[in-house]
Formats: sequence, C-alpha cells, structure tokens
Amino acid sequence: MKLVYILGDQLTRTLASLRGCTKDDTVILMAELDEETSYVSHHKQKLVFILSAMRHFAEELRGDGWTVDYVKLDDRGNSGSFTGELARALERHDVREVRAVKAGEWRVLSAMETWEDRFNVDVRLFDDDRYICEISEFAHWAEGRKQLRMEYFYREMRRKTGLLLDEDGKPEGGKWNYDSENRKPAETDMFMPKRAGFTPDEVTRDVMALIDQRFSGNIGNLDTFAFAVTRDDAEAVFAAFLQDSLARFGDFQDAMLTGEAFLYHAIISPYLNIGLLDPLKVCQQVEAAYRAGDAPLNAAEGFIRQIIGWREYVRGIYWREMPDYAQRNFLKADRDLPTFYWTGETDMHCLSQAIGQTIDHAYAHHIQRLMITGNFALLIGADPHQVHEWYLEVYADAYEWVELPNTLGMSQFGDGGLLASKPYASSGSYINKMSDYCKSCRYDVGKKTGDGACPFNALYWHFLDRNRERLDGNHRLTMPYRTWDRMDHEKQDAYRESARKFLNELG
Ligand code: FAD
Ligand code: DLZ
Ligand code: SF4
Repeated sequence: MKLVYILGDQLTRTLASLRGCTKDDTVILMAELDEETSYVSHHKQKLVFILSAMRHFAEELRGDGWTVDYVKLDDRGNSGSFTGELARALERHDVREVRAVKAGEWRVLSAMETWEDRFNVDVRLFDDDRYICEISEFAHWAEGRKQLRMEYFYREMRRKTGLLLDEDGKPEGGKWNYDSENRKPAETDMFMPKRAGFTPDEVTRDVMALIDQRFSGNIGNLDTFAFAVTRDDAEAVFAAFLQDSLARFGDFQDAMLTGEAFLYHAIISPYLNIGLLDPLKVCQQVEAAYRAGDAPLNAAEGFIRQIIGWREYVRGIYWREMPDYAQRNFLKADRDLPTFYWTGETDMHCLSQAIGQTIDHAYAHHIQRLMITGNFALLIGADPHQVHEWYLEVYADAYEWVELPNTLGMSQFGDGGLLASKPYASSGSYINKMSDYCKSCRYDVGKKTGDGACPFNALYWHFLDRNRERLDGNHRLTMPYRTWDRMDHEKQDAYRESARKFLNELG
C-alpha cells in the first residue's frame, strides 16, 4: 500500500501527495512530535492551535473515507521525530511507496531527503503547489538580477494570477501599488469589529490540558485562545473579515492603538500557513469584493500584495538563500534580547502593548512586529539569531520559511539589504504618528535626550552612528546621515551619551 505522510502545516485535502491515491490502498500518517513541539519554546496557543487543527483534520479525512494512522504526543513509543515515526509506521503497515509533500522548512526537508536510502523504500516527494510561485520559478526570476525587489516580483505574480488586471492586462486603476494611501494613523474613536472567537470543543480542550501539563513554562495564556481549528471556522473568520474589515484594511494597515490588537487586520496567517485557507482563493474573494463595490481599490490591492507579493517573495528568498541565511549577521549585532520580551514588563508603553498582545493572543500585526519589537531589537543591536528565535516562538503563524526572512532580513537587516532596501529603523516620532501609545507612556516622545526622553530617539541616532561604516553607502540613508552630520557636536554627544546610558542599564 501507499503511505502518505502529512505534516502539521499541510492540512489541505487537495495535497499533491494525495492525488492519484485510492482510499482502499492508502494509509495516511500524521504524528504529534516532541522534536516539532520543542525545536523552540513555542507559545502555548501556537501549540494548541496546531495540534488541535491536526486532530480535526485527521477526523475530516476519516470522514471522507481515508484511513488515518494518527500518533498523539503522549502515545506510548512515540519516537518524537518525523523520521522515527516513519520507521515505526513502516513496521505497522505493508508499504511499497512513501509519499509526502516537501516540508516547508529546510531542516525537515533535509531529513525527508534521507528516507529513501535509510528505509530502502520508494519515496516520492512532491513540490508544495499550494503556493502561487514555485521555488524553481522564483530562482529563475531572481537569476542574474543585481537587486531583488518585491515590487517587480509582485507585478509578475499579478500577471500570472490575473488578479486586479483590467481587460488590457494593465493594473486596475492604472497603478500597481497603492501603498502610499495605506498609512492613516489610528483614531481613538474608530469603530472596530470584534474578533470572531470560537469556544474550544472537546478536542481542543484535551489538547489544552496536554499543553498545559507538558509546556507549562512556555510563554502565553490559554484562557484567551480564540483560533479556529477547522477549515469551516477558518473560512468563517475570513468571511467576517470581508464583511467587517476589508473596506478599512488599507487605510489603517499601519495604525496602532492601545488595547486593540486586531484593528482591521484579517488574522488569517495561521490558517494560510497550515493549509486551512488557500492563498489564491482568499485573494480572489477580495478582488470580488472590490468589483462588487464593497471595498476600495487601495484596500483590495494592499491585501492582495501582502499575499501574492510579500508572502511568496519571502518564501522564494528563504529557499534561495538557505541554509546559511539563518547565520547571517551583517551588522555584527550581539546583544541579548531583553527579558521583558517574554513578560511585557517595561515602561516603554509601545513595547509593553505589542508584547502584552503577543502573550495574550500569539499575534501582533505587521507594523507592531516591524516598527515596535523589531525596530527596538535592531536599535539596541540585539543578536539577530536570538531575535529570529523569539519571533519563531511567540507567533501562531511562525514557520521558518516565512518568519526568518521577515525577521533576519526585513526587520534586522541581517542579510545586508538582500530583502529590504534599508534598515527599518525609526525614532519615537514614527511610533507617535501611527499610534496613541506615546500619550500614556512614562517617557516623553518629544524629548530627545536625557532623563525621561523616549529611548527610541537617542537609540535611533546611536544606531546610525555606530553602524556608519556598514550603512554609509545605502542611498536611502543619505538624508538621515546628512541630518546627523549637520548637528552640532554637543547634540551628537548628548545622543550618544543618552543611548549609552540606556544600553548600560538594559544590561
Ligand atoms: P494582514 O495584515 O491582515 O495581512 C494579510 C496576509 O498577508 C497575512 O495573513 C499574511 O499571510 C500576508 N502577509 C502580510 N505581510 C506579510 C509578510 N511580510 N510576509 C509574509 N506574509 C505576509 N508572517 C507570517 O505568516 N509568519 C511569520 O512568522 C511572520 N513573522 C514576521 C516577523 C517579522 C519581524 C515581521 C516584520 C513580519 C512577520 N510576518 C510573518 C508578516 C506579517 O507580520 C504577518 O503575516 C501578519 O501580521 C499576519 O497577520 P494578519 O493575518 O492579520 O495579516
Ligand atoms: C510547528 C509544528 C508543531 C508545533 N508540531 C507539529 C507536530 O507535532 N507534528 C507535525 O507534523 N508538525 C508539527 N508542526 C509543524 C512542523 O514543524 C512543520 O511541518 C515543519 O516545520 C515543516 O514545515
Ligand atoms: Fe514608545 Fe517612546 Fe512613545 Fe514611549 S514615548 S510609547 S517608548 S515611542
């Protein structure tokens, strides 16, 4: 018989590995594994989400008539690894062919590639065709280009999918990108849709008990768990987004507001990344909403760009640059990430908000990740590998293929500008412009140096100053370096001194 191995982020019924299989001659293997639940100290909600979604998916497959051999985390004899569980399954079943979709992570794909020799059985590994751009297609697109930029890749993906093109194949509305219209700050009296939540069923409650018992020391609260764990519920989350949030998604994409974790964001990355939602389908639904007059173009284009643009682009970069990508550290940063990243206990209100929401929901939206926690880590010179591990731990949507390029590349400039054209570094004024955080902070965002000054202000100039040799050639930093050079020496020294004092106190 055929054995189809389905990994925890492959919960899609139309997987390439299942095509051509018959239900009477196939066993599907799924396994909850120590190695996967522990390669970083995942947020408790992330663990519950994945294991509960796996258990529900196994039931869905059984309901369709498939035979599923499902190994639970606490089953006796569970070896704890993908390879170990394949070995045991080969003893249980009379298998002539093992089939699997290639893992999304380099670490696991490398293990898969040893299986044929190790087990002396035919192993067929399939490309993961749930993405819009194949890995080889990205490599072909990137080949020979002096600089890789998401915008040009994105236009190719628009042409490939036909999304938001007019009858002549030109971009809808005449422009490819409406990002400049998507930067409105939050207003405190905005009417915000409520996040769709789900009461945990028995399966989820069982997993919660298991995770509470085994991973009690991991970050996160389970009492605020509200993720969908089935395809139907994930689709309901997306339907609610289309109805309540999409129209304002564009305008307020970068906004941040105290006590509001979700604003007009979709909160669908966890579902996309494990296969409960399909990326092309959600983009087509967004286009349909635009064409029906239910959402403006800047919202629809902004949303579609994140998915067929950024999401596919970072995946392409990951597979092109691994395995050494994970070790890059262009700025030679080596400071430990402060312990408040795990507790949220800091007087910096922006950080305590972004981290507090992360602890409560295993979620923070893009600008919080990039311009609050990411920006701060970049400015203090935190070791990018530690920063990468933190993001991999704390977010329910975190898988290395998408998290690593976003963190190490986009946020920490660890790849020296391969992914992003400049470091995403900013002083407190950007945070003040896009949020209401500074209004209730102990620090004064308007004060540049000295006691009570917003730490981001001095840290920003200190970052540029200490990294000058490495960053000087970057034409997008010409202006800030010019401003720095025009400052009188006393002011420069005051910035240096303030930043040094803050960093010393940070430890
Ligand atoms: P929305 O704002 O509603 O956007 C819709 C969708 O667009 C998202 O669901 C996501 O699938 C996609 N998207 C948007 N931006 C990106 C991006 N930069 N890269 C890839 N997809 C994108 N996203 C992950 O899915 N997993 C991660 O581990 C992850 N780590 C990140 C780490 C850092 C430092 C940064 C700056 C960003 C990271 N992102 C990651 C991207 C982005 O922050 C999340 O995809 C987004 O916040 C998910 O929330 P949402 O579904 O409400 O997104
Ligand atoms: C992330 C994750 C976790 C926490 N647990 C499991 C698991 O127990 N079993 C499983 O099959 N997959 C899990 N995953 C997802 C895998 O880590 C993911 O499939 C690989 O990293 C390849 O992308
Ligand atoms: Fe953050 Fe500075 Fe604003 Fe405080 S004043 S919330 S530290 S940006």
